[in-house]
Amino acid sequence: MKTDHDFMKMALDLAETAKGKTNPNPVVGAILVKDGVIVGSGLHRKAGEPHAEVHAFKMAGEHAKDATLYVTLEPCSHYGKTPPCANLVKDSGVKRVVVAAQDPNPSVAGKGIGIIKNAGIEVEVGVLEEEAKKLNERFMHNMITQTPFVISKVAMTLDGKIAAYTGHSQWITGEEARKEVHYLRNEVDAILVGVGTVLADNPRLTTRLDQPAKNPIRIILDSKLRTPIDANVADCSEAQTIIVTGLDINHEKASALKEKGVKIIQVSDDGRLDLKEAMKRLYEEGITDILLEGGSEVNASFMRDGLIQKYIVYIAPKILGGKSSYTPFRGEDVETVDEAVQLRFETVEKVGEDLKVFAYPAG
Ligand code: AOF
Ligand code: ZN
Repeated sequence: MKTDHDFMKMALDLAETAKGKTNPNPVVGAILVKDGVIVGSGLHRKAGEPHAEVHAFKMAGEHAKDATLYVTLEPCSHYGKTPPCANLVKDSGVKRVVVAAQDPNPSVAGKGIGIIKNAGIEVEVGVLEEEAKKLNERFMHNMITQTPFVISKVAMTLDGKIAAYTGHSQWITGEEARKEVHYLRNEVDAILVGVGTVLADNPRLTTRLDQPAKNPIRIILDSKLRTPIDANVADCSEAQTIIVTGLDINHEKASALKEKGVKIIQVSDDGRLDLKEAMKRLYEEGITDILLEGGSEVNASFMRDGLIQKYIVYIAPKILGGKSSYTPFRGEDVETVDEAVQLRFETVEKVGEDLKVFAYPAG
């Protein structure tokens, strides 16, 4: 006999298949079960398209009567691009609803559950809640902070180096780890680097995979507008580019970049760009997640400002040594280890010959 946990796990697995495809919306899975038999299932596939519950009820038809609905996120109560799922649930004839996590969207936030409870339907909230929140970590962060979810990606040697003192870095990690980065780029709305990286490597920052893939928006932090007009990132035919710069800029250069299709966002600049303001502005542009790909000064600024929500660190089985080789988070020197930014390791796995560590800010 399958339990609530088992069915919720199935709904979560279903939701996970749409990961990276629903932005700005969350991933959601729904399963309808009657007498131990699945009579309907659905997932939210894309923003603007029907919610998970709609698909599940459509599949179940009249079998929804007296069934139990397992849904990974609280059914919505608002008219967004689609009508409220809570009304659909209320009128469906289900006798029980099991929800993994409440929807932090201020337009929903408990109201969906309220509608269903008020209709006299039994509701249980919190089954596999941690897993559900984790699955929608990006969406949860967006709703609570109104800023993009920032993932820092680092590839380093066992002794924490990302390049030799000359800047030579090809390659630290093996082919499989490098390929994974393209899968990551394919999943996020945007990828961010500092202008130093643009000047040093002239990267394209596009997604290169064997299958059709999405190019994230390229964001360049460039306080003095040093991005060359003929830089690969200024060519917007393959992917969009946003340059985040200061308030006092060369307007001719800005116009030339704009003519090439580059969008310029100006934020306060106190010797250093106001990254918190930048994050708010980028969220207003519709960017829900950002892959931070360096360089090490930009990484350090984000880390010290508490703007990194997740760290993905690839560790190669190599030792580079040296006094002047580059490290992933440079920034200012600190005197004691007490000043370290504290993280929590979540998982570690092997990718080809390298290790991949997932870490989150502690607390
Ligand atoms: C659900 N089931 O499958 C999803 C929900 O613009 P809309 O109408 O698509 O609404 C988007 C919001 O609805 C989103 O921000 C989140 O609060 C909720 N998503 N809710 O009941 C679903 N995807
Ligand atoms: Zn809904």
